[in-house]
Order: sequence, then C-alpha cells, then structure tokens
Amino acid sequence: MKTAYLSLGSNIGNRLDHLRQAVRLLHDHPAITVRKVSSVYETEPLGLTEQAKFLNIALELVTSLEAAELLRACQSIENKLGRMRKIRWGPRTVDLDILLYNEDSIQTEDLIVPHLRMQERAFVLVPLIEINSEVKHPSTGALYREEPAMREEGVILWKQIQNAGEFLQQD
Ligand code: PH2
Ligand code: MG
Ligand code: MG
Repeated sequence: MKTAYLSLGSNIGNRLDHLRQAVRLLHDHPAITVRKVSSVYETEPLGLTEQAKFLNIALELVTSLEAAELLRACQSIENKLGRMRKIRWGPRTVDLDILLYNEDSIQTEDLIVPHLRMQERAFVLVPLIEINSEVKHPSTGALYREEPAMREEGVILWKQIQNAGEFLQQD
C-alpha cells in the first residue's frame, strides 16, 4: 500500500458538494481508501485572478494503485463531475491534483510529483499541513510547514472538518 496526498479545488456552482462528491468517488474506488480530509478553506484565486474564489481541501489516501493509475482515477472523477454541468467545453467543476506519492519523485509526460510549485501555494500547503505537519519534499527533505508561502494571506478557514467520515456524511 502506498500513501498519497491530493489537493482538491472547486470554484463553480456548489463548491462544497463537488469536493464531497469527488472524495466519495475516490473512497468508493476499490483500490483507494481516503484516510484523512482537511478542513475546507476558501481561497483567493491564483494565476487567473478574474474568477470566483475557490474552496480547497487536501486529503491523505492509501492505495494499491501505481501513481499513473491514481492519476487516471483522478482524471476520470474530474470528467465525471465536470460533465454533470452539461456545458460543453465549460470549465471543470473540480480539480484533483496529486501532490505527493509514497515519497517518490516522478517525472513523466503526464505526471510530476511532487506537484510543481506546491511549495509556493498557500491554498495547497495550509490544508496539507493540517492533515500532516511532518510531510517533506521527498528529495530535499524540506518540511512543507516551513515554506514561507504558509504565511501568505488569502486562505480562510471556511468549514472545520474533524475526520473523513464527517466530511462524507454531511448533507
Ligand atoms: N487552482 C488553479 C489555479 N488557481 N487558485 C486557488 N485559490 N485554488 C486552486 O485550487 C487553484 C487556483 C489551477 O488548478
Ligand atoms: Mg490544480
Ligand atoms: Mg489539475
């Protein structure tokens, strides 16, 4: 079994519902168990700033899938939830990014782990550190909690979550 950390984000429609459905679909996968879910944070959009605020969470899962298979599972959930809006070519309702996988460093055409620039993004780091404050870069050993981006503004606790079960069960 491998441990992986994911970052999830949504900024369209019922954002919380999209995150919850994505976590449920992950957990329902026969080869994936979602172990921890962070609180939900409302975050200022980064990159393209002319868009709605995001809800972001991080989660910890264990899986027998290889990293490439986990990526495909994530993409299939993105497609499934994106399609629910029935807007052709419309924006995705949920984004699932693999941050860390089994302390591996991966560089393929489809997947780079650790996720590029995750250490510069408070909307990734703050939820991640909440579920595991000891996570570090697999090759440099740098603790993510010590990254300066951790102290950036624009990441607000929106809904406190105590455990994964609670997150999945709420209406
Ligand atoms: N995702 C992006 C671009 N910008 N900003 C926030 N706050 N949260 C995100 O999840 C996010 C973003 C592309 O994946
Ligand atoms: Mg992303
Ligand atoms: Mg993505």
